[in-house]
Amino acid sequence: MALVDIKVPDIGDFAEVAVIELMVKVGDSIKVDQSILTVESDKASMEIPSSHAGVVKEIKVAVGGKVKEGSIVLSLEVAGDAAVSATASAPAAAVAAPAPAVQAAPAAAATAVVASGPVEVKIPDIGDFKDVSVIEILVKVGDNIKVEQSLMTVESDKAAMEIPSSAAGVLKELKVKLGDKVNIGDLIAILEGVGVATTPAASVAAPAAAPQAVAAPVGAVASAAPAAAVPAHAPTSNTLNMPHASPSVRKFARELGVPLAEVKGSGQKGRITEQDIQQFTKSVMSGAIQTIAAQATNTPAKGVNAGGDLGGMTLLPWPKVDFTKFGPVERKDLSRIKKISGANLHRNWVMIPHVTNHDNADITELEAFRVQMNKENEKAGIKTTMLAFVIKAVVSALKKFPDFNASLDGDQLVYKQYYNIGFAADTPNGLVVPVLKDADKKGIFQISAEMGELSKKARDGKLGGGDMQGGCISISSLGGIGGRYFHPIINAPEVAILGLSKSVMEPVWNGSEFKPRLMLPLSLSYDHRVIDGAAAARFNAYLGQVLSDYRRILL
Ligand code: CAO
Repeated sequence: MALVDIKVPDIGDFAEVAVIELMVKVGDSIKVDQSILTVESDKASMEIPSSHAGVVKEIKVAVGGKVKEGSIVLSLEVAGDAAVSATASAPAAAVAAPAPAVQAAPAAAATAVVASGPVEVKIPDIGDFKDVSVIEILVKVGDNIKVEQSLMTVESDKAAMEIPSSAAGVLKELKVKLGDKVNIGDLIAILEGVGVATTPAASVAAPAAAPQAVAAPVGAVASAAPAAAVPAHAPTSNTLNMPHASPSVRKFARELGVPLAEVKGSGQKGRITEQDIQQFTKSVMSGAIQTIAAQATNTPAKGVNAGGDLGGMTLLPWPKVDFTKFGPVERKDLSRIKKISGANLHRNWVMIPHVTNHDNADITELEAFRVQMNKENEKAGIKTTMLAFVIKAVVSALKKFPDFNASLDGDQLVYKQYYNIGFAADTPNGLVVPVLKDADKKGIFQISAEMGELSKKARDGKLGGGDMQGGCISISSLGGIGGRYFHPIINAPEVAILGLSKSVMEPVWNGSEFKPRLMLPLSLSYDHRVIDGAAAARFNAYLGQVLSDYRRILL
């Protein structure tokens, strides 16, 4: 074991940057390249990674303190001795990645020019970063851009940085859009010079002294422009309003769809922390606050996809996109069934705490029996599918586990003493769930025949209201189509739904050898307010046993 000092690497021309966040604490085991703190200048925030793996023994900086290249930030206990000399000799190389982030601003400043014709603005030297994403565009066509004004923010997984303009002029064209990936030298904007500042022509023309400068106007690379000729950094109102947040916090906000500009930062100088994002999300969800976008579209929720107030939850509004901007489109009304089933599915998904238990049933023997039965009854026109056998097996499981045959009614559970099984049927107009009544009193052939009738009625759009009422549990069988396991949505007020996927032959270990067995995937979603995980696992396991040895149904 040895103690290693972790130092701030080369962070370019900046003398000092502020520590805005500590990402580790004493006692933490950290990995090589793990981010240990976030530092920030006025143009970039970046996470400083550790050059070594080990256990944090001491933190030598505090939030609000200033650090510069070479400042010791941590004392780390690492295994072995080799690491000690590695730290001493090459700290910068180990953490080189963030350094170019802060170089972007000074590099651009050095290349500042004012042109009279069209001027190309390119991504300056951003060091080793490749394919960084454009996450914010801070200007629009027609804006009068000053030298060094931030045009956009780009982000890698370790740093977020603003890309400043290398020239002044009116923005004629933006060559990138949100989400684009950019690299050093990529053209991002075209300005038309309006002579805002007067950079001497001689300094515009001198190319050789600035090999780093890539943000240059067409035909003219500025170098070493005298400081007096380059306007001092003058942040625009956009820049001033830009929320300060580290790259990881920005990423977190994006994942949750949180508009950063609306979050009040509680960190130093109003910096937004991860807790601020969490708090904002909680407030939106509880209805305590509304996003600006939601306020702008604060009309009553309409249609199955509308956001708005749903059981006390205020949701973000549905994104409004003009699809015709991207290509030809055709509009069709949702079918009546889709509108009704969509609204039901949405309510059930949001209001029921679903969990899905997946299992397999070995149906090798049962399938052989089914095929044999179908052969024998072919002439009589009787055909059974696996679903009829599963319906009977589910009845048996409901008898053994009555909680699955219950419904929540306020603080009470209503236990049903009948066994009506709904089955999802795919129709040209959408999904419907006819209910096969009194399945416990019917044999497989009768169940098959009734299922056939109900499915036909469903496809012909002739199901009556009574055909779809009174269900105890539903089965959604995608076995005839394909797929492996899914997460069916419970059909309220039922408390469970069984999903069946396509059965496939699999090698199954029988204790001494692998044997090919036909396995049916079972996906049981249950309402966790009523059913515990263990009960669901038992229900599914029991169902599997019955399906693998159908004689158990008699027990
Ligand atoms: N594994 C392998 N094959 C299966 C199977 C399974 N689990 N389940 C059925 N099959 C086979 C059948 O044996 C039949 O084969 P044959 O053509 O050789 O006879 C074929 O698949 C078609 O079966 P089917 O779908 O016509 O009959 P079914 O009794 O299995 O299902 C019905 C009837 C109405 C449930 C079904 O047609 C249907 O609409 N399924 C879709 C349900 C749905 O959309 N669910 C999603 C709801 S949630 O979004």
